[in-house]
Amino acid sequence: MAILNILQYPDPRLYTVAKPVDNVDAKVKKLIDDMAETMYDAPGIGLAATQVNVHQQIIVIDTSENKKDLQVFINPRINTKVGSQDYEEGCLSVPGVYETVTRADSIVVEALDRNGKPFKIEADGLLAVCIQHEMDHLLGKVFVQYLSPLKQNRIKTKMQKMQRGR
Ligand code: QAP
Ligand code: CO
Repeated sequence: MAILNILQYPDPRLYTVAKPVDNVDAKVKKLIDDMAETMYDAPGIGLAATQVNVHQQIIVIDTSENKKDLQVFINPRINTKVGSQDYEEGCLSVPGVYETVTRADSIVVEALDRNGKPFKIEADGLLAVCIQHEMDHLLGKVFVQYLSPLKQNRIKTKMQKMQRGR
């Protein structure tokens, strides 16, 4: 396994739209294992392939307390969205920034698992937020894009200073 490099906002590669996976082969499984290792190492609760510069529809999530409940979503689709909730989100591609975003409260998601088998789950609370946040990455969208242009510019400046090392 390997720890992958996570793209840092505002890297333009984060705006790439991911393509569906057409075959869950050994290469995809290795990527999933590396993404999971990268997420646990960070540590984070969710990571999209876009963030490691692979533009395929793959997400790994673990919102459990003991970090032993990895959830893999390949080619995820949201069928149903109900209600709304505000949650203070963060992102491994935007370290040190936490802002409140409004998203659906409860969702039904269909996807393929690590073995390419279709499944369907209903999610709410933090898991629902996390799935929607990671699915945005696959569409080339970062959570700061929900904020005002002023806030986005402040975050961009902060990130660029951090990346220069001052
Ligand atoms: C997305 O985010 C998420 O700023 C996953 O310095 C976040 O794992 C979904 C992290 C919140 C729902 C709610 C962020 C680690 C991790 C940081 C993450 C940081 C170190 C973020
Ligand atoms: Co993110």
